[in-house]
Amino acid sequence: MTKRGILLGAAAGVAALVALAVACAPSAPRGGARGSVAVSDLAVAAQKTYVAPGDLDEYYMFASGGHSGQVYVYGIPSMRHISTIPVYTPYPATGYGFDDESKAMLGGLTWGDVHHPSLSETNGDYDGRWLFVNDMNGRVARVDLRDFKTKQIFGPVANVSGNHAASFVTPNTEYSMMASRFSIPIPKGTVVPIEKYATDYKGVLAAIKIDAKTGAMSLGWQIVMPPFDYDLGDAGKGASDGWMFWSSYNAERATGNLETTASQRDRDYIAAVDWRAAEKAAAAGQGDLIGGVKVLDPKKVPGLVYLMPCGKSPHGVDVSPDGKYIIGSGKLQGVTTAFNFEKLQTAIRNKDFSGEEDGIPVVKYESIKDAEVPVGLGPLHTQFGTDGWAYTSLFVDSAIAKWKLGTWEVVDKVPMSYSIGHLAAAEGDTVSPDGNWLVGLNKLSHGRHLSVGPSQPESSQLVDITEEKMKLLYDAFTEPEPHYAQIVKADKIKTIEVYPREENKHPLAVWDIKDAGVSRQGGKVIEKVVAVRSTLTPTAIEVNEGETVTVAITNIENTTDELHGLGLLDYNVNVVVDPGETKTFTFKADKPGVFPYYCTNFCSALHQEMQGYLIVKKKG
Ligand code: K7E
Ligand code: CUA
Repeated sequence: MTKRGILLGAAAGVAALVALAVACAPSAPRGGARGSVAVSDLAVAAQKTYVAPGDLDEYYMFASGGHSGQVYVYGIPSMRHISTIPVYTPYPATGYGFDDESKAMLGGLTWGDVHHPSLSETNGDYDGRWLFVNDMNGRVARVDLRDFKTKQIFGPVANVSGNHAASFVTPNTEYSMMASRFSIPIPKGTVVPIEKYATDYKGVLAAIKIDAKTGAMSLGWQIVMPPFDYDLGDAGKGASDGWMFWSSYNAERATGNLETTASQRDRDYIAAVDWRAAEKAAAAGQGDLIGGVKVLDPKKVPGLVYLMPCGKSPHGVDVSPDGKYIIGSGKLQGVTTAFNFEKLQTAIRNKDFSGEEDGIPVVKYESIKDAEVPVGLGPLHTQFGTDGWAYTSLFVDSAIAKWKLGTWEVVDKVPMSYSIGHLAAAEGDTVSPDGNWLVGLNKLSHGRHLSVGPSQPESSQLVDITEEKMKLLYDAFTEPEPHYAQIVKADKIKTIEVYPREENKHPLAVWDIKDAGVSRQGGKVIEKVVAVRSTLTPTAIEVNEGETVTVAITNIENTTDELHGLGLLDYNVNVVVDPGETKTFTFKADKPGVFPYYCTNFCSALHQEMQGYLIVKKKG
C-alpha cells in the first residue's frame, strides 16, 4: 500500500482496518508501514481515537488559547475541536465583546494572554463547575461550565505584573493563585531606575478568593517577594494540602540580557508558601498597604514562605496526586528534581537552612531532595497517571519521558512533533488521574499537515498511556497557542439546554412581542426587541440623530441552539442571543440614514427574512 493509501485507509476504512488489526499480530505487520509504524498499529490507533458519527467523546479538554485570549474545547479521544470560549478577546462568532455586558467585563482591553486553565476542584477532584483561566495582564477569569460562558474577569490585580504563574486552584477551590513573572517597583506607577532592580523591584504572590457557592472572585491576600521571575505554580494536595508552590527563575536578580545573565547560578528557587498561614495573617490584619491592598511581608510574618533550591531555571512545578512529591523541572538541565514534602517539613522544623533571600529562609537542597530523575533534556512540565507513573515533557529532546515516583526509573520515551511545552493527562491534576490519555501540547507542527504559509499551527498529539509503552495515536492542529490544557471526564460537566426563564433577571427582558418597542427615559432611547423565529420585533426602529440608543434583545426560544443574532453593519453592532437570554448594546445614533439590521445566526427556513430597519432621522 502507498503511504497515501494507508492514510486514506486509516481515515475512511476504520472498520476494515480494525478487522485487519484483529487478524494481524502486532509483531507481524502486514501490508507495508508508514515510517516505522506498522499498519496494524495504525489500525489500532485509528480505532482508539475514532468516535463514530453520533457518538460522544469520553473527555473534554480545555486548552488555553495563549495570546488569542480564548479557550478551546476539544473532545478526547477524537481530538475534535468542539467549541471556542472567548474570554479576554472579543469574538464576533458569539457576539462576545459587542454587547454592553461583555464589553463592560472586558473593561476596554481587547486581548489577553491565557496560559493555564484550572478546573474547579472539590477534595482535589475536578467538580465540573467552573474553569478559571489566567491572563498575563494580572487577571483571572471564571468560565461557568453550565453554559461555557465567561462570567467574571477579575483584575488587573494591583501590584501583580505579568501574571503567568496562575490560575492554579487549591483542592477545594478556596483560591485561584497568581504571581508576578516580571518584578516591578510597587505599587504600579512607581519609577525606580533599573540599576536598583535587585533591591527595589518586587515580585508579588496573590491569592484570589473564590466564593464556594457562586464562584465569585475577590482579592484574598498578597505576599511581597524578592525580584525573581515567578513562572509556574501548583497547589499542594493530600499530604501537602494547605501549601502552594511557585517556581521562579532569575535568582541572579539580573536585568538586561536574561538569556545569559539569569542562567548563571546552578539553582533557582521554588517558593513554598503556607497559604493557610497567609490567610490567618491577613485575617489578623497584618500586612502593609501597597497599591490599595494589604501585602504580607515574609520578613515580618515568619513561617509564611520558604525557598527550595531547584536547578536550573525551573519552569514547571507539579505536585504528585498524593501530595507527597513536588516535581521541579529545571529547563536547562537533563534532570527533573523530586522534592519530598515530608522532608521539607522536617527541614523547616529543624531550621535546616542554607541561607536566606530578603529574610526568607532557603531550605538545604540535599535535605529535601529525594531524587534527580534523568528524564532527558529540557524538562518543562510533569503530569501523572495511575500507580505512581509520571510523564515529563522534554522541550529540547522533543519527547515525553515516562518514569516512576519512588523508584525514579525512566522507563520509556515517545517523540513529540515537535518541541513539546506542556502536556495534559486525563484528570491529570486531580488526586486520582485516570492514566489513559495524555496530550502533548507542541510548539511546532512543521511538515505534519498541509502547509499554510510562513505561520504554521501548533500541534497537539494524543498519546495512549494505558500500556507499558506509550503510543502516539493522533495529531491535531491547534490555533495559537495551547500552553496548558486540562482534561476532565465528560460526565462531570452538566450543561443546560436553554437559560431558565426564571433566572433571567434582566430589567429590560420582554417575553411577549406585544411588550416590544421604544421608550424614552431621560433623553435616552430604550428599544426592547423580541427575537423568535423568524422576526426581530419591532421590525423598524426610529430614532433621532444624536440620541443614545440602548437596544435590549430577548431571545424567547425554548429550544437549545436556537440562537438569533442582530447585526447592524454601519454601526459595528453584532450581538448573538442564546435561548432565554437578554443582551443589550448601546450606541450613539450619530449617522443619519436608514440602516438594515438582520439576524446573523442561521435559525430557520425563513432566517433570511429575519430583518428590519434602523431609521436615524436627521437633526433639525
Ligand atoms: Cu508555555 Cu505554562 Cu506559559 Cu510552559 S508555559 S511551555
Ligand atoms: Cu434568527 Cu436567523
